[in-house]
Amino acid sequence: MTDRAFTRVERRPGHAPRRAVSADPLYPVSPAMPTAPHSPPVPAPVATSSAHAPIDVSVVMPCLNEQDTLAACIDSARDGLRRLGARGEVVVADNGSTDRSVEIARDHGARVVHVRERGYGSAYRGGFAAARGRTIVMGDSDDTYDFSKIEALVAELDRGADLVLGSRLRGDISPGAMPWLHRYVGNPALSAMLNLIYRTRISDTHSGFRAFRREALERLDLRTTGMEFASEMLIAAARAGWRIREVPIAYRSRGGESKLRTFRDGWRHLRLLLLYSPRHLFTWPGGLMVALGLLLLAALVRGPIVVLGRFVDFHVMFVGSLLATLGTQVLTLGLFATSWKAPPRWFTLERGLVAGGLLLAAGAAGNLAILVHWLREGFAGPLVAVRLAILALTLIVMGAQVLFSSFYLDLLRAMQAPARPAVEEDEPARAEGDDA
Ligand SMILES: Nc1nc2c(ncn2[C@@H]2O[C@H](COP(=O)(O)OP(=O)(O)OP(=O)(O)O)[C@@H](O)[C@H]2O)c(=O)[nH]1
Ligand SMILES: [Mg+2]
Repeated sequence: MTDRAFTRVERRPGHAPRRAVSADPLYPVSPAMPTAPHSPPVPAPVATSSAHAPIDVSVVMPCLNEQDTLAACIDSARDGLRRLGARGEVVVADNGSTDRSVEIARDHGARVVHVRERGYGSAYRGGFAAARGRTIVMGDSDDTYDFSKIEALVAELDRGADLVLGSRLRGDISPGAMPWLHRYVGNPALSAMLNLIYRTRISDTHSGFRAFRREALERLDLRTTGMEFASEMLIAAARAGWRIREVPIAYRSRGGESKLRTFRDGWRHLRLLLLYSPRHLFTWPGGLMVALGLLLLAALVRGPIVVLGRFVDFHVMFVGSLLATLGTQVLTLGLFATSWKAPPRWFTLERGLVAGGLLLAAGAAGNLAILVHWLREGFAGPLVAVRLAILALTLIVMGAQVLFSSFYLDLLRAMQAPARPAVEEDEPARAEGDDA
């Protein structure tokens, strides 16, 4: 969020700067703010962050070809700021509109920020980096949210919330404003998943109408570029221990064309929810697979068992073997994924080698037992020791995986070790040749 390299704040080119005068106390004009002599009448210009006119609230809107609705959103946001009695600005973050959006934004007194990187998330990150307000309110520029009600969101911030979300699902959704699939399937399912994994209690995780403090947001270090940015912000906020609150809001049908693609963007959200939680993606499923696999192997190694009146034999042992080896693989991937900053404290290479070595030794012992049995029989008849062989093979594969993964984890640890050890001196050093 601190990277301003991607953003370029729009100035009106080709016109000599003139000092602007604002009749509106809520939109103070900086002496540096130029106006164009021949441009159409400009509504009260937005404030800047000069020492004389600090900004209280920035309303940031991402915009991609929203010429039908942008003007109404900006006007409504200005109205909302006025009701709030705050010094405000409206920032339109655009990255490639080919219609009249940019022109409309300028004409309606918004600051336009051109973000080089494409996507909803990029637009927001650029807009936030350029915003000057202590508080930021974000929302779509498609006229679905009522910006004149930003007061309700900001009031919750003032009551101690760190992030306030407008909840459409607890509010009022106009008929046709949200497709059936989004309202009853996609949004509730993804919200439930986010709540479960990140221990939040948010009714509408995809609401784009939100408020927070700018400085706090910078610490979240958000990075995604597309629509999944909406989820990333919540995940990061939850992890940072932010107090997240919701206020019911109205949601209207959008004007213009939707930029949301249900399956592509739904998948981007889902992918993010999983990727940001290696424990849910790798550790728990992997652990479950190993436990179930070993249980099946242990139950069947001595002979077939009867379950619900049916014989269960070594074919199920194959399944157990598969689960145990696959699970070990997934578990170790989980360890790698959670160790990119630092391997867990309990891990040492020696412990890993002992664990891997024990598994290997157990597998080897199983195979040895089969061999000894065969020798004792004088190699007579066909060798049928399938159950023990499956178990032995599984333990050997698991052992080798643990062993080599331990080396890899130790390599990660070694690479993270500081290149220069910290040094403390007892006394100030005296150079040779100094007088005593
Ligand atoms: N700058 C920029 N803005 C974008 C981009 N994609 C979407 N937006 C804006 O982000 C807001 C949200 O996009 P929408 O198409 O409304 O998506 P949505 O709200 O999830 O879906 P709807 O229910 O159809 O409105 C709108 O204001 C878009 O103009 C993008 O790539 N760049
Ligand atoms: Mg929208």
